[in-house]
Amino acid sequence: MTGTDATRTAPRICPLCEATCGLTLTIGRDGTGEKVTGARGDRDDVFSQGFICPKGASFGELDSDPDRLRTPLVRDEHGELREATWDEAFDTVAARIRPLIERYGPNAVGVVLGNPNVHTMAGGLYPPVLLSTLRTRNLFTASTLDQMPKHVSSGLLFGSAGAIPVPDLDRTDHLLLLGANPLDSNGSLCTAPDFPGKLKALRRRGGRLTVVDPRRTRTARLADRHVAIRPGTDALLLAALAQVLFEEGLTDLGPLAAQVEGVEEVREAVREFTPEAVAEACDMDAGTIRTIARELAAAPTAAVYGRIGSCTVEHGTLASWLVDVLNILTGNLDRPGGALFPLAAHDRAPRPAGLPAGPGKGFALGRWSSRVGGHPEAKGELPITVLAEEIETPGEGRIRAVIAIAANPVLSAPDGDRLDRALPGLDLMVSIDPYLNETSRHADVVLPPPPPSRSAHFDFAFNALAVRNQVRYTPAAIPLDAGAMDECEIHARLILAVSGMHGADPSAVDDMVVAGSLAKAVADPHSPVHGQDPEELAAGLGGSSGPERRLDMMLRLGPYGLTLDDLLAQPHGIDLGPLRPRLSQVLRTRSGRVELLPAPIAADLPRLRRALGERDDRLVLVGRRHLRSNNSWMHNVATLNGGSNRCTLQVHPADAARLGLDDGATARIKAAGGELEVPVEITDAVRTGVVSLPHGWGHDRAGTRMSVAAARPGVNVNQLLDGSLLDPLSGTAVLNGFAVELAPAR
Ligand SMILES: Nc1nc2c(c(=O)[nH]1)N[C@H]1C(S)=C(S)[C@@H](COP(=O)(O)OP(=O)(O)OC[C@H]3O[C@@H](n4cnc5c(=O)[nH]c(N)nc54)[C@H](O)[C@@H]3O)O[C@H]1N2
Ligand SMILES: Nc1nc2c(c(=O)[nH]1)N[C@H]1C(S)=C(S)[C@@H](COP(=O)(O)OP(=O)(O)OC[C@H]3O[C@@H](n4cnc5c(=O)[nH]c(N)nc54)[C@H](O)[C@@H]3O)O[C@H]1N2
Ligand code: SF4
Ligand SMILES: [Mo]
Repeated sequence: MTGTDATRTAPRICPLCEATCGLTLTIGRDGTGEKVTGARGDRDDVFSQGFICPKGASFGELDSDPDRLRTPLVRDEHGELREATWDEAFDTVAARIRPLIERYGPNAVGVVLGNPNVHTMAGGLYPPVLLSTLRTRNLFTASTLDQMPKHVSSGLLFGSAGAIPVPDLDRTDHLLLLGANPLDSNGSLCTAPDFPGKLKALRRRGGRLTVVDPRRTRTARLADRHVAIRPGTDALLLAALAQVLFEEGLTDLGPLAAQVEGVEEVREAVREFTPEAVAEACDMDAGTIRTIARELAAAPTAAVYGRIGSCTVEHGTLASWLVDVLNILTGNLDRPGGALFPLAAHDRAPRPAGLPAGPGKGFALGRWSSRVGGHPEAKGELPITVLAEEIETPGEGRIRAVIAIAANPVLSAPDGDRLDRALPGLDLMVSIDPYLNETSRHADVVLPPPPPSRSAHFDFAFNALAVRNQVRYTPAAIPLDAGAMDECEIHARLILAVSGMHGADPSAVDDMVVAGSLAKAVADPHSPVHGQDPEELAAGLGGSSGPERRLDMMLRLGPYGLTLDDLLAQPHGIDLGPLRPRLSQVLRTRSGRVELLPAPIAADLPRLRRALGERDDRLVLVGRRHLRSNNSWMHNVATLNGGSNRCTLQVHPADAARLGLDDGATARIKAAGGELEVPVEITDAVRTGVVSLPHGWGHDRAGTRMSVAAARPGVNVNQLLDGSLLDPLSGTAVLNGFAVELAPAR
């Protein structure tokens, strides 16, 4: 970059997707200070070994985007957002939220947590504290647009919503992948830098890859077999695979058998789902279904893996459950080459080997329900689709204030127009967000975090989902600019402001968490610090900030006995070895065993049985992701927004001919929630009967400050939905496989 001298490099774990690649940033200095001038893959990174994608390579542009907010904004008495000091911003929050809580109770505050919280240290460390301080039942997150079905199925099967088995990509002989496109998404609930390389390596070592996807994706093109299933029918296919395993005597649980109950009940439950019975609904050939089942059983090791296309659908929880049922019936759960549970360095140290599992507390659904629609909670959350009605509907318990952290539900959730109309009716809205976008533009107080080069990074979420146990920490690559505030401190101050401790030192929040955790640890007979003095332990923690001290504590109490200093001494990370069997450590069911046919699942199966008879010929819509995008917020980076990264409606040539649509022409697409006009892209990469439109677009609303995105706005696919279609067990929105009507625009 002209006028900038490259002076030094710094390591930085990439926060832009779940792959968590290690980057080497080049840092230069110009008249305004230090900035990131380049990013390349860190070849010495123990996990990613140099891999990088175009998003990581654009780290510098994203980091120094001139549209990023640099000071807090507070709405003035004329309704305008004005730059303010941090003190003014937090004073405003404290002064306005406390009376609401005191008058209307804790549920008057709704908390909305968006996806980037799993990509920041602040998002990993503070929202749990905020929620336990507020004690609101109105929690909404991106999970009910995403992986909540998997949490529910894991909660029911294993007793722990966080126990998500990960396919052992490096060692498996066979991968059956449904509704995922890791060549563009770089993987999800399966953290694996260079997922494409790992799939190619699987094939090179003689393994097989089957991809089930209504689109012939880049991932599908790499597969031995691609099955273009009819959207929304994966649960039927998976039930039929299980049925074949039972019918043909191909189940073999191996050593798992002793830890699993309910196998015979599952045999009964899937009896009707023969390949012939599901073939029409799935639009698949019964013979192919049998072959897939036989190959799965015959493979020395295999893993079944389902993602977005198997979660955000009508039977999302059933499909997520069946994925693990198949892993269990074939003996592949918890064995090398199958699907295993990672053990992260910051996890609590497991019970010592030899201690029998459980009985645990189990997992309960529906402990409370949403006020207006009566939707049951799952994992402490209500469906994000009910947020607007909870704000709009008068009466006791109405949401009067919203705290939105790294969330843009106006674009990412169904019927954003309704939410867009509801948000101005709040008494207070606070956003922690670097951009003034479709959602944060409604906030009364916007608290902007610094760019990622100015933040330290540790992957609390993804180290527990990684295909290899490893741990890395990168401190901030560049010191905070004058006037900026670390996102951890923003969260801590917000917690103080809502809890009536406004003005206290933010480190009080971390000290409180440390004291609480250590008190528990010293009382636990299995803890490495059992019986020690918690105050002495706290005094002995390393780290130069509250979040670092907390990380150091977690590492010390963790399974590998590491410290923050160990991580600082190894800037390219510490490899902790391949995944190892540890099912007995994760089981928290009441029986202490895997409960293969949990009651809520059994109760939802009749709905799937009804789907057997429903042959639906309506045109349906599915989404897609592009390698150079990320949900709703990366369209503001010019080098990423362009070329094939376009908001087009993909239509199969046969459907286009039938409907009279030309390539490049504008189509009018209509569904329950609204209608859109969108350019048509004719391609046989989508199957017939299916059209595809990406999400995260629709940047054409006034009052945002994202100039690059606004110049190429696209349309918001979620406006086609009215928010009423949900997977009932998890409250997850049906974003894939819903009916649409399509015609040329006049
Ligand atoms: N139709 C359809 N809709 C979908 C999906 C789909 O497949 N189809 N996918 C769904 C999925 S899987 C997800 S996860 C959601 C995602 O949707 P959201 O949870 O809304 O997340 P994002 O759009 O990724 O970003 C939200 C906000 O985070 C802000 N942000 C970025 N970096 C930071 C940071 O460091 N700190 C803070 N505080 N904020 C930051 C951005 O500016 C943005 O405003 O979308 C869902 N919506
Ligand atoms: N480049 C990029 N990377 C990302 C993101 C991004 O927006 N852009 N978002 C990140 C996030 S938040 C997430 S959650 C992950 C998601 O990661 P993935 O799950 O890999 O996400 P997608 O690329 O949306 O792949 C879903 C696939 O499911 C297919 N599909 C749709 N309906 C069905 C169905 O009924 N059955 C089957 N079998 N398939 C179906 C779609 O055609 C699509 O190819 O990606 C993450 N990584
Ligand atoms: S694959 Fe993901 S983590 Fe790796 S460089 Fe790309 S965006 Fe960053
Ligand atoms: Mo997601």
